[in-house]
Amino acid sequence: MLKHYKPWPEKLKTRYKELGCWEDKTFGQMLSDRASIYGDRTAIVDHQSRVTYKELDKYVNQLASGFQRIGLSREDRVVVQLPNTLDFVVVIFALFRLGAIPVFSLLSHRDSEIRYFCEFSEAKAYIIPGDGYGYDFEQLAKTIQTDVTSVDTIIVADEDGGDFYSLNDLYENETALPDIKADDVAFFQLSGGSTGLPKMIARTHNEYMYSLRMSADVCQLDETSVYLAVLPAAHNYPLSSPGVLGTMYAGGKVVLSSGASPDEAFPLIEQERVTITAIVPPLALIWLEAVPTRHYDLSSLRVLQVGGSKLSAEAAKKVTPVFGCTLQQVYGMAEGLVNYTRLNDSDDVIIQTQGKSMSVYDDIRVVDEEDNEVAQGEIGELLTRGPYTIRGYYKAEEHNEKAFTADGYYRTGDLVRVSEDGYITVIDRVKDQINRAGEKIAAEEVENYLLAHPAVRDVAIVAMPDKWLGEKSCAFVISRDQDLKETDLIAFLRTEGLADYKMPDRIEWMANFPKTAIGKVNKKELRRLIEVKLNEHNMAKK
Ligand code: OOB
Repeated sequence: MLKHYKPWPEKLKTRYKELGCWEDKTFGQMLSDRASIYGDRTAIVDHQSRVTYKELDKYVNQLASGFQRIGLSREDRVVVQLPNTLDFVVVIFALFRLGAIPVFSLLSHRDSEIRYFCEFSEAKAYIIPGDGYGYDFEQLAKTIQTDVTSVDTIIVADEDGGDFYSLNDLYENETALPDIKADDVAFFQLSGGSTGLPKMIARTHNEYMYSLRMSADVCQLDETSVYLAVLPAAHNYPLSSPGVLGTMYAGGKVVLSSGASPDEAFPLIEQERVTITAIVPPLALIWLEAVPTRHYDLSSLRVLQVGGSKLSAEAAKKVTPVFGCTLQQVYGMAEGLVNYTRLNDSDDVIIQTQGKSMSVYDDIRVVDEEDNEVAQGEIGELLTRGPYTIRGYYKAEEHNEKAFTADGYYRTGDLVRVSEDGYITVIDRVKDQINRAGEKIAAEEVENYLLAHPAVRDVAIVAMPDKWLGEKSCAFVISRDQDLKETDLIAFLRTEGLADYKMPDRIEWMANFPKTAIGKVNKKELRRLIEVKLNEHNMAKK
């Protein structure tokens, strides 16, 4: 078994298999099954290709054979940083078939994140996009290959690999592939995180297949469904809720878009007769405004999923009148649990709640600060465990002690209220995180980078409300140097190679931080201070 992986307790494995949750199928098998059932139906469409299930199955075997020839094998970690293209799907399935483990990174990740993923997972390979994605990934790959000893293979998803392997050259005659077990780790996903560095989430074929099978069921997908992926497909939400994989499970068609703007997404909805797509609340606001001014036929759309951060009731109310389809709120997490409003729920439930867990075997507890269960309907932190929620992060024993309870519940860090019939409303959060348009920023990670600047004495990053993004990040800084400017700090973070979305949106200078009774920085007070300031500014503008 993979070293450092915290496995499922044997008793639970047996239980989930007996209950029929885990079907002992790998993703490699799932694809061959789909190819034999839905062979000539279209599986994937991207900006330049269109492939059937049969073709996809063949390409995956050919690429897995090429990967094998260049030395990739079972349990090798492979950092995959690809846009929403057919290549992404073929690459991950080829790795699944080999038993190699994709580490899902986002296109927005830069040197600091990629270096960490490669080092921490001891990756053997790193797969990057070709030109045209606004960043010199080849240069980054060169540095990574030089600096990170485990990384010996770089693959470029382009016709010309330059100094590296070109993905196109790795499609070869099919060779025998290893026998992969459904209890094996299939891939690593990244947690949004609230402490120093992103945690890695190892998911097995068995648990993940269950999660997307249930998702496909709740979302009533079948082979006529057409799913449009506009969010980065490597993220748990568009990957499996029900996303790319759930749609493939159902034998439907997946349309991959590298952009999420109305001018990119709406024509695809029209041309491909998309029936379901998933967006985050800030994008919902943009799409809602765009519909009346664009003249695309969106009538094929049956479900618009919105999740990843809190959707306001005001925006939720507009979805059905504007799009003429059902709104589905999705509240999930890379660690596992996913909640959905059901397609036939009342308007009130769909507008006011973030849904209900998708499996009857999900255990949900709502607790106070002492871990005591609160009275039904009261606000508390959501704890959860179940057949598709991890029992611990990869290689993080110490952190796991805090992030999970002794009896296996994951502490979500979300403050929720749960109705008598199990519907959850997300109220706030206790974790030290900023949810910027669905992208999660661990305050401590960025604080640590800023603390490394010689002129920064102390720093505290909090969320501030934003009309469009929901939240933005505000860094309160105590400086040692009066001449230190906001631009200096941002330039510093950029040279450290931090992803763009983690850059503080605003810097506030302070002489001292407010403290709590036990002497910690009082972030609640900092959030209040910035909110007051923003309100005063808005009043002054009016
Ligand atoms: C999804 O996954 P992550 O891992 O990026 O973020 C999880 C966190 C949750 O703990 C919660 O704080 C927040 O994102 N969140 C929401 C929400 N959906 C996620 N907060 C309020 N309302 C919602 N609807 O974001 C994710 C994974 C799978 C499916 C959907 C979202």
